[in-house]
Amino acid sequence: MLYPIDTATRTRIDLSGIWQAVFDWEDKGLKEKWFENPPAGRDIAVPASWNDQFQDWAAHNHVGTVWYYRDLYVPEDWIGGKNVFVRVGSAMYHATVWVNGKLMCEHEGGYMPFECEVSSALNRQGGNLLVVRVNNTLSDKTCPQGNLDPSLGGIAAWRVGNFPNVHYDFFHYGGIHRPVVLYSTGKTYIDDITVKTAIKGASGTIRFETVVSGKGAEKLEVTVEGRTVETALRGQAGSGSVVIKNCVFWCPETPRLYDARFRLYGKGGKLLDEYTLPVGVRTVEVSGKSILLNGKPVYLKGFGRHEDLHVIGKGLSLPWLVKDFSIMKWINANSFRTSHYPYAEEVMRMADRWGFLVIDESSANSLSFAVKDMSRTLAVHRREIRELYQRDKNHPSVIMWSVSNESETNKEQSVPYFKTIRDDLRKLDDTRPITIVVCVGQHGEKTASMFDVVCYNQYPGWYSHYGRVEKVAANVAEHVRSTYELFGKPIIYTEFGADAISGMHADIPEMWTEEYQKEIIRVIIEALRKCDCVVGEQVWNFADFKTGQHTHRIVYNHKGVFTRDRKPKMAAHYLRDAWSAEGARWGIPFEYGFPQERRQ
Ligand code: GCB
Repeated sequence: MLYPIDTATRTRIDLSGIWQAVFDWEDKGLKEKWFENPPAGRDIAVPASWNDQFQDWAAHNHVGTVWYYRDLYVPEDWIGGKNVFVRVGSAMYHATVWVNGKLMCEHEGGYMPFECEVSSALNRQGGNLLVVRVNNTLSDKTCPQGNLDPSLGGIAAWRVGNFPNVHYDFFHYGGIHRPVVLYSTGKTYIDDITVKTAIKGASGTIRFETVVSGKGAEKLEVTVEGRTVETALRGQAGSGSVVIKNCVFWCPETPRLYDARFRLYGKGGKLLDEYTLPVGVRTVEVSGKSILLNGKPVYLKGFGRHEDLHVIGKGLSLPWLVKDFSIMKWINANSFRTSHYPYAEEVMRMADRWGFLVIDESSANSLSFAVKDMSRTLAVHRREIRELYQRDKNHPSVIMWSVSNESETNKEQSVPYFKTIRDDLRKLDDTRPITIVVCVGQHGEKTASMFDVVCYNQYPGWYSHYGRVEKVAANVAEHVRSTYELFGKPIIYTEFGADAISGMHADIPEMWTEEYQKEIIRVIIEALRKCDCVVGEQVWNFADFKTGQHTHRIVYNHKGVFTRDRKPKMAAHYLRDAWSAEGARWGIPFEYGFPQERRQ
């Protein structure tokens, strides 16, 4: 499914704006056929979570169904002559779409786009009714899971009573979180493009495969840097390659994107479709203790993050997106992980343009393997992995897939489960490493050896060694040593840090103060840089983020090095220095990231 853009043959209408919402407290809308004739609603902004838009506790805490609707006007010339799609960037968690009372499509999974072809349901006479039913209820059969029975123990018993009842550490928002767009293509159009890139000396090769939908296409042309390659179509497929001499390879320092313009022609040279894809030419591989980007070792500096904002919740906000990327450049980060779910496509496109290396994570966060029958969760997870690959396969910024964060991978049942997921992904993509994020490396971790890189989360100085800054370095060194000994894979520290309440200070660093957070981050970074199997440091978290209600959290998780409204804490200034070119005085022999010798 290609990201919708405007071209000579495609038009996109953004349906972001004020819609109507009906909170279905008793979940009776389906029975009463609200999709044909919804009751009077209240104004609601799309995209955004429903939770924080109103002065209304019930809406804030609502886990269940909300009906969204609005009028839809379609340009006259789209009716009949065009394919018209409604595409939802994401809706949390289960969504159903109707146009003029006709069922169009359903989708499960809170973080993936889905679309339906609605031409046949459109009304030539005027306005159309678009209705989307969204339900954010999680169970032991969804991915991620939620509402687990704490008597299962383990992860299911994490922070019992957390409200809403999810066993992970971020607020369970609901709603239409990413833009809804209406777009048109011709009847025959380019349905899919896959690019893979290779480098040899100074040249780069872009290999492409396309899938065409509809009848009558005869020729496909691809133009890159003024050079056009013609491809005869075999059935509905066309493939070929373009070579760029003196190619600027994509990397954080030079995130050069080459526009590849695909043009599909029919009889008599009629232009049927046009699509432009920005392509970064780069390679990624794991070799020994290193991750190689374009053949050179790379060191990741950055964050685990969240999609989380005041009022908007998990909704996409473009000004905040630009601000966050500006801040990440300011602090000299070169990477982030889409913890703990796939982020908006707009984020991935920005990462391509700004040169961030992304660990692209699935929404399988904190899976409990005490749940007896995991088959449904596995099926949803497998589908999400296919959708994720399909959506993000062409982003040069995506250097690695992460199949899960902190699931119960110390349980036997997790082994066949994650082997299936890994094998699926490997079949789809032979160009990127795959990882899993674990936190139990020394306590019976059973899956990490199946993956190319081990991502490791550890909180000495916070969840252990309270206040004992002086104990932390040795502890980290020991964890790295034993983790490498067990798995023999490069390690990225994908989480470490400490909560700090902005404005709380102490001369002798104590827990919850900005000084303490900075010190913990500093000693861990210094310890990590002494370990040659460590290829990245990603602090938890970029910014404070909202959590469920519990005595363990003060509204937010305060491990952000920025506040939720993006004001820097002391740690941010430390990191800006540690991640600068100057920061290389702490020595790391990496071509990308830092240029100097590793300190012994
Ligand atoms: C973790 C989780 C993350 C939490 C973090 C914390 O290990 O992966 O979701 O927010 O710890 O702060 O406790």
